[in-house]
Amino acid sequence: MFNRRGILAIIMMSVVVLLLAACSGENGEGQKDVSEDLDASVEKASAEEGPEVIKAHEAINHEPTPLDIERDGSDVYVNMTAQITDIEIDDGYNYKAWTFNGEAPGPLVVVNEGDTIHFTLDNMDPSIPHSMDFHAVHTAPDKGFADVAPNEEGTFVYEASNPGVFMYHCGTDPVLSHIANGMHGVIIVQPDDGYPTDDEVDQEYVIIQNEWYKYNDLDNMTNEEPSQVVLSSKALHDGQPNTNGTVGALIDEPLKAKVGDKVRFYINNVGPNEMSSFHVIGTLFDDVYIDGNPANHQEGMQTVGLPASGGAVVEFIVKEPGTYKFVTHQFNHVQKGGVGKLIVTE
Ligand SMILES: [Cu+2]
Repeated sequence: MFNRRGILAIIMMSVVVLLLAACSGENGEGQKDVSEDLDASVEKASAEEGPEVIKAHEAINHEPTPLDIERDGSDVYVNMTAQITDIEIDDGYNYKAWTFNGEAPGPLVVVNEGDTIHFTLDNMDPSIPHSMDFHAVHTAPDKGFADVAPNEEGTFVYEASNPGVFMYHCGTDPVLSHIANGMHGVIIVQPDDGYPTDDEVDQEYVIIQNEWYKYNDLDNMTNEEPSQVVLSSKALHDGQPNTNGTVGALIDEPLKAKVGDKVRFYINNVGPNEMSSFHVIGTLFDDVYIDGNPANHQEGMQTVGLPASGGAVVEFIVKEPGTYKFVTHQFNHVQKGGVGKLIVTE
């Protein structure tokens, strides 16, 4: 029935059909494998790199709450919130921060030496207890800094008996998670008799250093280098920058002074883990009050070391117009954001 040519044609056709079938099978299988691999790698990447937001926090982004502070004689009533608020700590990088009042660092609190602080914490977090540890006060920490349960309020009373530039932070276990996720700030207790250099000061600002780590990752916070080291400012006077601790905050919103001004910075390093070596490029500090206590007066310092939680008042005169950068002189941290600008004009 078939001649040799016919048989050859049938064999050729069969080979082509078999090859096509094999190829389509390979392609189909191949595509499936690749897309499965892709799905798996995306899942793996998001598990490894993506934020691990606590389930109860996922849908929460509380609006910042203005600080509520009222004075009645030497009694000061300070009402603050613990709340969950998104903060863009670097371009396009949102951090679902655990905060006081929706800011990280939290709002600046200023009281006078000898005041009685009546502090109320409204814990708006539905899932985790929070607390307040003011470094400015003496109290039994298990009582004065006790946890406030989710959706509850707690009130605590203590004296601000020592002047200074103090850290405050959430003290709930594990403390590192609460501080590194954003629950830190500064309380200034103004000295009764002021600082001996008060009359010389023309401009004064508050500068805070803090670090950020991989989102809510206690292992990373414990064992690794910070991802960002940042400087922020809290408005001490109307019209001053009031920023979060974000990369470039004080480059985008520089501080300002005039030639010949004596400038005072109230500084604090809230950490949680790293030292700060605070330095202003192009000048040196005529007067320094370590931890902001007038009794700790030093002169002629180039750099002021701030341990984690440590503060200082530093004062210097800007003699020429220009842009004076201030940094932590640990320059690996400048690479991660630890720099701001003071612009001095005629
Ligand atoms: Cu907390």
